[in-house]
Amino acid sequence: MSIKKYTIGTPFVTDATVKEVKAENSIREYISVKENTIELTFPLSPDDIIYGLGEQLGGINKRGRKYRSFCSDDPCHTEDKEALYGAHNFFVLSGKDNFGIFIDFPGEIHWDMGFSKEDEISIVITGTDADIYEISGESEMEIVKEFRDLIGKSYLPPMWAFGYQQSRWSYPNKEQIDRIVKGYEDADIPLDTVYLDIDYMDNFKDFTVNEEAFPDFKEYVATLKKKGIRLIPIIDAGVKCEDGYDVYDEGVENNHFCKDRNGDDFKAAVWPGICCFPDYLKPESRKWFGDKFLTLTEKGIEGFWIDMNEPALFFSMERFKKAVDYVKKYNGEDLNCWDFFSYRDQFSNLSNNNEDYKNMHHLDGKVSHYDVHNLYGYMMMRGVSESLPKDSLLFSRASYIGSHRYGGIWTGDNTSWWSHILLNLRMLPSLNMCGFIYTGADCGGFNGNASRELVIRWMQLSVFTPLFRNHSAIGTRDQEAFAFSDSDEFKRVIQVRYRLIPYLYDLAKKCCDNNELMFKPLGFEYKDKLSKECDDQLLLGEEIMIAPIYEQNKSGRTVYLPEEMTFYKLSGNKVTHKEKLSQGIHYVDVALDEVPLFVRKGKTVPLCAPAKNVDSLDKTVTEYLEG
Ligand code: MIG
Repeated sequence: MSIKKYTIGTPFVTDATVKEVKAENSIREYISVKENTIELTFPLSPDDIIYGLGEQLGGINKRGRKYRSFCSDDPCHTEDKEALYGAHNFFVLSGKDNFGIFIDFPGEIHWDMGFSKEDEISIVITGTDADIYEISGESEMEIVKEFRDLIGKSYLPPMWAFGYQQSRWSYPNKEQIDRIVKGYEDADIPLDTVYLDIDYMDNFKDFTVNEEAFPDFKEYVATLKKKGIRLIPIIDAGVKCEDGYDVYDEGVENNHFCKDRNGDDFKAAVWPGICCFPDYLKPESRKWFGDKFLTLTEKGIEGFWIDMNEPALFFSMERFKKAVDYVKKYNGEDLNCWDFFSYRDQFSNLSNNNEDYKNMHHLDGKVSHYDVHNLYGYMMMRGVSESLPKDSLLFSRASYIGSHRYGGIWTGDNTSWWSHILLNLRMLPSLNMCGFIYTGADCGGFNGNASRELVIRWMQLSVFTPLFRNHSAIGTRDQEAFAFSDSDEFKRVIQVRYRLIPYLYDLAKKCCDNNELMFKPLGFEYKDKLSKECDDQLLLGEEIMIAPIYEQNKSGRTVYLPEEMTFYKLSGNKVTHKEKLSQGIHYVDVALDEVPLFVRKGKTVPLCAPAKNVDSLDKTVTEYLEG
């Protein structure tokens, strides 16, 4: 077991790692330093498996695809996408030789993991300053643990954050929140939190609360708390440019905002309209912004989700004007197709454009944003976390390795598609490998309209993920657990979550304390071919295997058991099924109101009784599931 560090040039300090590793005197043969890039090349044998890369598309085995490290606000997670919201530059190669690679580089990286050439990994770092860590170890798990030790201990939220959570874009006022709380009460379904999306603010201005919508916010927060419900507001990365808005005025006055290439405050539009962007890379600026959260904690708020921190830029005035000028010249002209396409692209390319990222500057103009892009969300969360009281809930959309010490992440704008249940499952182990333990997807799917069956099947996976939050986009159909017919079926699934909370919380804590994985690919523990290729089942802790249903109109599914296990189905407060199953392939039936799980031989899983929220949960074990 060892870590070797190869330093090339003068890398930007990211604080991704917490352990001092002395750089080697010479670099390895797989690294080549080019004029503007650093390239890494590794041969791949036919049986090699690539694990890791955190928040990414593709299978559990990352082989055969291309990826890009560049935090991206892309709300359409189709198979062809190369980047999502996080940049997690760590992978493990498992084969004849096992090793791990972590590239500590805050800019764009291209990963060709056996796509262009089936027998080769080819990685291009778009700069000439980077730290490359090579980690060797006997097993995949040993390598992951060594890496996790290098990057420091993962964030663990308070236990109530393991309760069931309801969100939507948006519940914009007190009446809507009351409707949700009452909906859950009337249906007698447990609930711990309700989320405030951007519309709770006054004109999308961070740290404001629309007073018409929430006349006495502090008192309202307290009233909900008495019912056991916590309100979790969103905070966006950009600050509205508006004279007289204190956050903007202070930011300008104290030089807290990123600059453009002329040294003026960099401006681009997001939800509030034209915004300035706090320079979270400056310690005093991220502290200033972090301290602003205390204006809300003083009102009783105990948790936040932070968004748009890739950062998402809808457009800049400069580029918008250029686009308008460009298309003006076609006014009244005959357009051929190519003219038309270039005309159309002028506008579709306005958002999150590299030209804007290159114009944005950090550290008083010294560093171009493009070169350190992947640190922005990370440093925002760091500042917030350092200001918030201990035991706050905090999670972000954008992230880099290092973020995992300060908060969790959710996996952004998925869609109410069946394939996204599977995407959610496949991402869990790779997120864990990169240190993200408190994590989960928008249960039920964010974009699009969800069917009743999809939401309840998705819940049968989400009952196991630390963040269990139902969230949905503006304009989509109601997706709350009480919004569909026969809400008792939803209730019975959500109750299973509460029965598992002491177990799940202990497990998450252990994983944070000992650098373990909560979710493991089967191939980490079993070395037979079917286990190594298994892409739709996971191990949970040392005790459980999960195999949720992710297809429509199915009453069950095929499951592969690498060894003898006991199959359980839980529903509400009951164990509805218990059966010893032999090693091999089985078809198991699972009704909509049941949660299937498999307990490994010789292991036990404790259950408590369900409760209406975590605060009132009696953690006494009421029964054990024996493997
Ligand atoms: O541009 O705040 O991923 O969860 O509901 C969309 C509105 C902005 C994106 C987040 C989503 C949230 C939405 N936000």
